[in-house]
Amino acid sequence: MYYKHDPKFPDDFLWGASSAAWQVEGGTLEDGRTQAIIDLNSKTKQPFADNSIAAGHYYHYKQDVALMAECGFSSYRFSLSWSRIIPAEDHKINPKGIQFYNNLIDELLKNNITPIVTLYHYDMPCWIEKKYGGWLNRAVIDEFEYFCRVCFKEFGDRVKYWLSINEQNMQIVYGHWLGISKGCTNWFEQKWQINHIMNLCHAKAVIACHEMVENGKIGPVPGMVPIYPETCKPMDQIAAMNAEEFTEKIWNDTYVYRSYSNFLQNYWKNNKIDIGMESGDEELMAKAQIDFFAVNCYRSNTAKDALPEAEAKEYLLNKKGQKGELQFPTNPGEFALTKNPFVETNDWDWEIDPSALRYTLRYMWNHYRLPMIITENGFGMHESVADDGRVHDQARIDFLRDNIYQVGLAIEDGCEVWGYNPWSFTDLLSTGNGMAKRYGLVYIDVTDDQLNNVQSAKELELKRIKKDSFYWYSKLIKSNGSDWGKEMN
Ligand code: BGP
Repeated sequence: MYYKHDPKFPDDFLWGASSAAWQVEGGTLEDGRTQAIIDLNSKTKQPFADNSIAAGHYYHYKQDVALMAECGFSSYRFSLSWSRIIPAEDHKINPKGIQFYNNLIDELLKNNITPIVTLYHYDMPCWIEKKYGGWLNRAVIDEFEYFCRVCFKEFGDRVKYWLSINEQNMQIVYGHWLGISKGCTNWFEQKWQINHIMNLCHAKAVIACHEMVENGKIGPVPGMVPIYPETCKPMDQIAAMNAEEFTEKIWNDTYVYRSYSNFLQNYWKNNKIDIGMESGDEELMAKAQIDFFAVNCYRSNTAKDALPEAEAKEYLLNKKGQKGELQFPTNPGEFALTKNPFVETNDWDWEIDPSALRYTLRYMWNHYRLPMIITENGFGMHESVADDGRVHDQARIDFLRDNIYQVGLAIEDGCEVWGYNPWSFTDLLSTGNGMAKRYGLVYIDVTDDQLNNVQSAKELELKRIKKDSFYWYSKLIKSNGSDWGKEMN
């Protein structure tokens, strides 16, 4: 990585960080909240901790917001727990759930931090699953719309930036991992039915936001992993395009053009897939005009050609945090993902590739010409407190510096980007690796073992320790992206 000069960030650029309710809050059965499918799913990921305590943000939110303010944040992206707000099928609104989010929002605003709120981040309430069997039932659309309308009514006077569904593409691509496929008997077809239902939920959220929130803006949150062709062999280029379509582009096209692309419709036709389109669906989708893209991007992938007779291979994620565990997928006749020899990887085999972020922003801007905010980007690593009582995370500083620099370059390239919110503010639970894979600027002094061996959060101090990256990020954002803490050349 080289630095050719100081890129400039807009004066009103939002600097912050990001989280999700089920990964950060804990208190999963506190004050009327009921369980979400992802809570149960997280219990199966032993030896890592489940999310019943997590970072204890539910109890420590004031301290966390004070730390954000000390760091110099101007934004914070977080999600609302559906089952904390609507805990049961009687649809009664939980006053304590509303109170918690009101407190959090008010605390943020008091500290001049703009809330950016995700409506759905992987946490469908169990009561919905019990009543309807999960995402495959179209009744979810009305339930989701009801939940969104409650949120807009309760918080829309103060929250103006809304995000509909977090990483819908990743939920379909990694359905088993994130628990979406529960109850499905034919995932090959049913994932497209679930995807259609999610598109209708997204559309309902967009329409209701514009109707109910004065000056409200809303966008989806795709999980972006740019795909490079392995070589300049023409078929590798087509394979990279196929991978791009099947892992991200078809979702982004649907959000923007508000109808399904020819690529997708032909794929469904050729594979005899019925997505469950009903009359009125196309009209509903057509009405949902998004205002921006919220972009999550951590890494890149590389694709090569896969012949129709190639052996199919599943994508097996690295669940241990020891390099070399990940298995790239092969989808015969479409593409195979493969190792990129030009980039380093972290302990979970995720590519460390800051240019991926510039590439993504350029790609999204060139295709869609919509403003973008980065809602996730970050570096997962094994960490502990050093003998001097501090947490030295130079690798994260290097990652963030190189990535933010690429955001600056993308802005100079002409992309409209209005904020950067890396994952995450405090350490929180990783989707599959508990506290073993940490992302925070602030360390939570607890291990998976400790979380697994107590009955209640009250037994734990969950002490917050500012990492080296906290101090580095603070200087950078207080200078609006000019104090890099490193000589430029
Ligand atoms: C994103 C999710 C987040 C978060 C992050 C890091 O895809 O939106 O919820 O978990 O990835 O992933 P992991 O925790 O698996 O390292």
